[in-house]
Amino acid sequence: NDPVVAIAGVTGAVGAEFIATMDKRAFPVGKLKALASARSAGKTLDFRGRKVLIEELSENSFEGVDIALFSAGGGVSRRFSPIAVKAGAVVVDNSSAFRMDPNVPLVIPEINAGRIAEHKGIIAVPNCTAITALMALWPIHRRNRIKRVILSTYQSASGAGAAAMQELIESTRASLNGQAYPPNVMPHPYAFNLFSHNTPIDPTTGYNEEETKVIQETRKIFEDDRIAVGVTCVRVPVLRVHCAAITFECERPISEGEVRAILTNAPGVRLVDDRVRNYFPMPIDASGQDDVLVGRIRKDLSDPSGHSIAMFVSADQLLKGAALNAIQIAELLPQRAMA
Ligand code: 2RA
Repeated sequence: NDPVVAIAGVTGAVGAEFIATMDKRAFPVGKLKALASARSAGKTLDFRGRKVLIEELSENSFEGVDIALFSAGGGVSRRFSPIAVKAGAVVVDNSSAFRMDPNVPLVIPEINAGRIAEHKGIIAVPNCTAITALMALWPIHRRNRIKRVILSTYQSASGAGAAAMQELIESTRASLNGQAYPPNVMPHPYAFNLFSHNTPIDPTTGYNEEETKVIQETRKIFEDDRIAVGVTCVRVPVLRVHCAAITFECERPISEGEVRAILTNAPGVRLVDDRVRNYFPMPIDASGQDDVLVGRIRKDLSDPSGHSIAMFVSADQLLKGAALNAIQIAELLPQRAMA
């Protein structure tokens, strides 16, 4: 019989994509438990032709649940994931709450699916920016170890949730109408502007939490504590696609042709690298689809040794950056593999 699936945070941007992705991939669901805050409890949502009542997330929400998908912030995950595990569910958590916990696998299925079977009840979905970059870096790293990577990110509103996507739209409309729009969800005016990712900054390092996550999660997922990662995270006025400019240095010389050949066959990656037409990864092409787009592959001219390559990636932050990655993990859960 098909699993009982709970979604904690069902009314959020990722929650909606959990449902859309389960439908698109015909993920079997015996029963859906739609969980959200009291604000949304009592409303209904349509799921596979039936109306599903949205319930308030509580300690009793997980009785009989087989798989619990979380995307409701770190606080909700910290409080309710252990309760869900105790009730017998396997938790796939999109928040950052447990990502660095040594007992919690941090999984991008194309990279380290083997870690899923080690779970002790919780499996963590990595930071969306880390997923976007590592999907393109891993196929290279496993053939020619990457010793250093520098990336600058162009992160979409969706990373800050549905309200931030709405704020981008409304502030842009206000701007075009010559009207003031005081920032609300976002820390600064968003229309026609960009700004440093607004997670708290470590006063000693000057790095914000988003950048620290990219550094730490790269090392955990690659299982390589020596890889040197430099990163600058920026929020840009784009709806739901994260992009990043990446330069990496390998231990051995590597050509752009080798990188292109490696990525051509990499799972979940699609080359968009047309110099003649000047056509490269863009949010309008990455939005709403599963693949991480990679282009601008070229020798890094600042490193005459021939060990370094530059490239540019785009991926839908709500899909491969969150919901798709989570569902791909759920598809690989051991008990499901035996189904
Ligand atoms: C962001 N990666 O984009 C963070 C959380 N989704 O803001």
